[in-house]
Amino acid sequence: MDHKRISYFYDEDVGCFYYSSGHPMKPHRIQMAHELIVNYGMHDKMQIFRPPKATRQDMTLFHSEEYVRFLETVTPDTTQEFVDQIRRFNVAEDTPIFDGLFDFCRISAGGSVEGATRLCQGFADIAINWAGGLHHAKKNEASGFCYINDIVLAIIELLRYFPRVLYVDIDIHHGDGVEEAFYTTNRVMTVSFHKYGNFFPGTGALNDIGVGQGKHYAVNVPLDDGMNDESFTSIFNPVMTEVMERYRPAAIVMQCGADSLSGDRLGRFNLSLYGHGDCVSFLKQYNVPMLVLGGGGYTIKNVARCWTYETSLLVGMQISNDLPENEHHDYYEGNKLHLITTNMANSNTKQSLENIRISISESLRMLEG
Ligand code: ZLS
Ligand code: CA
Ligand code: ZN
Repeated sequence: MDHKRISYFYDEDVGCFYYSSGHPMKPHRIQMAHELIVNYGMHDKMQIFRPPKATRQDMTLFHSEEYVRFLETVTPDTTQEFVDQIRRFNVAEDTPIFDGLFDFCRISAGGSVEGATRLCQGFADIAINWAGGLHHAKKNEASGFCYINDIVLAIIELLRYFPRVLYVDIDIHHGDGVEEAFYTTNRVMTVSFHKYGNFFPGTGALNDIGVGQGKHYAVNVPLDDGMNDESFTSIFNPVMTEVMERYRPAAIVMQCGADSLSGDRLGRFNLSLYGHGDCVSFLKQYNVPMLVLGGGGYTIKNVARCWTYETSLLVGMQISNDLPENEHHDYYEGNKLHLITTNMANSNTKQSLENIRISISESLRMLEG
């Protein structure tokens, strides 16, 4: 079956939120991606929704009541009155209090939770929310540009209907908030590919595999600088083949952080859109209900390119390398969709990747069933 029913979530206000001057996270990139998606004509092949905004009740299925109330109440003008809580809830330079912060959280989480609901109802095969994927947020704490963990909330929704949910994270950072939330359960398997060693958030070692009932249900793929398409495919495909065979998930959540692309302002990998997008195609071919989310990505023209290309893969539409008419065409050098990788050194060797694969395979072999 190549024709999938796609639900796509987009709120036109999302591009107007602004973290702080000089902050690398720019919600405007989601608007840029949407513009390309529409101008390529992909809207005809999907159901497009403005998501209902997530409520405080939705959020407290994972986050603490006090933390959510704090996010709802604090404003840039009242931060003085909240100094204790600001320390307690870890809001600082990475996660500033900006105008409309809580509305931004409600939009990001609303799209992911509603996407999960569409999959549960059987109304869609694939749901897309490029405003989601904020994988660092904790129950009681903001972290790494993330305040509300839309992914954890969406997985909790999926668990109402699906017995086993697989989470796959190709953002260059470790998906620590999602891993931590499900570290002790076998109903969710988390798999993160990330740069490891001297890099935020510092967690995600190869030997972190879960505890208790969750032992062997967390998978970490720690990587070094300069990952290219060939290296990434050589580890992603065998690891995910084994995960799919052994775990047999009923639903998949994929975080498609675009900071693993070549030329990212914060990243250190060297992937092209093909290498990144192949991961999406690889999981799509299993025909399991799938929620596809955004995440990081700090060279914003490349983020828009990446999520446009991945939307085309999901809807099954071939698109030209010549970008369509768009308001930001002077951003996209040459007006091409695809980007050119660099000659940066790849510090990952065949042997180091093979060792990682073997270690993961040994852990997965311990799964019951
Ligand atoms: O995965 O590395 C850190 C923490 C620090 C260094 C930076 N300072 C500001 C705080 C302390 C140790 N933080 C990372 C967070 C990366 C989050 C990735 C999110 C995701 O992609 C999912 C969405 C980090 N890397 C770079 C920065 N922070 C950073 C760079 C530049 C700036 C400007 C705004 C703020 C302060 C100056 C900032 C952060
Ligand atoms: Ca990751
Ligand atoms: Zn990231």
